[in-house]
Amino acid sequence: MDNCDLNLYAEPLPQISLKELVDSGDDLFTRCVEGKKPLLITKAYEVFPSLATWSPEFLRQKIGSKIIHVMTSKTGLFQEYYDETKMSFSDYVNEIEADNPNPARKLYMGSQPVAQFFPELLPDIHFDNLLPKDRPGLRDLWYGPGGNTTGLHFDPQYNFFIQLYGPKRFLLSEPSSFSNLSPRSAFSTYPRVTDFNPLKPDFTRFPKARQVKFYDVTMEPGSILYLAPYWWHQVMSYSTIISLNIWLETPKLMAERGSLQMFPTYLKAFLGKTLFAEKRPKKSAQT
Ligand SMILES: O=C(O)CCC(=O)C(=O)O
Repeated sequence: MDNCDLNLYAEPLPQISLKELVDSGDDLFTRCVEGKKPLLITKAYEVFPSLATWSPEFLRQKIGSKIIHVMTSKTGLFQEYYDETKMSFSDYVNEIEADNPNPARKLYMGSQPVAQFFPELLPDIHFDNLLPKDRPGLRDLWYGPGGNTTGLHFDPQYNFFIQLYGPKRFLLSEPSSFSNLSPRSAFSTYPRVTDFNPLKPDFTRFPKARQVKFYDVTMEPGSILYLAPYWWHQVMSYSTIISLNIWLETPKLMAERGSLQMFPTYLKAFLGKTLFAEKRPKKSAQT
């Protein structure tokens, strides 16, 4: 594995086994969010043994005939999700499993909404029983070959990332690394992304990135990473992987969504006041 010039945090990322967390009686979501940084939750199979059944074969049986969207990339670095191709899930599994890793192959079925494309998988997720039911959320499925990298970026949601098959490596950096990572412009199509690659650092182009520290975390199957909002992450797969993640909205996102939904109401109220305001009778001169 590549490890050049990585400036690591002195202490390891906090971790706890899922059983220990559940036995503590603490609410998992509250504990994660109050910690204000990522948390690695290990050994989820001790609590949810059926999560261990997720494998390429399990998915082929459940969703083999579906036509899926697969991202393509020229380099194996998936930084923008522009290019995609479509194929049956079974064909995709055959492609990947025939000779993996194959450095020439640059395909990734990443970030596919389960409720929209694979609703039959929803009852097999289980872990989401531990998360609040009243918070809008999305479940995404990731299945890809070794050799893929998702470039360094951040997301504004709470992200519970469940590793189900094969290991995945995350490089994580705190939100305040923002200015040192010189992200793309807020007006670009992918504004939450930096072109700095900590595994191939270009310090001539990104001189301030020398100051950026990382946690280097390898998730084994059966572990869950709570990825706090706005944390930078770059993600590498070295063999076939299956992951699921559950995105939950933060209070800020819920407020923004709320105000967008309310917009037609605000607009009607505003127009109502200006266009349809009751014409008050002019006061009579005699009174
Ligand atoms: O697993 C990956 O390749 C990327 C995951 C990711 O970027 C995310 O969950 O936000």
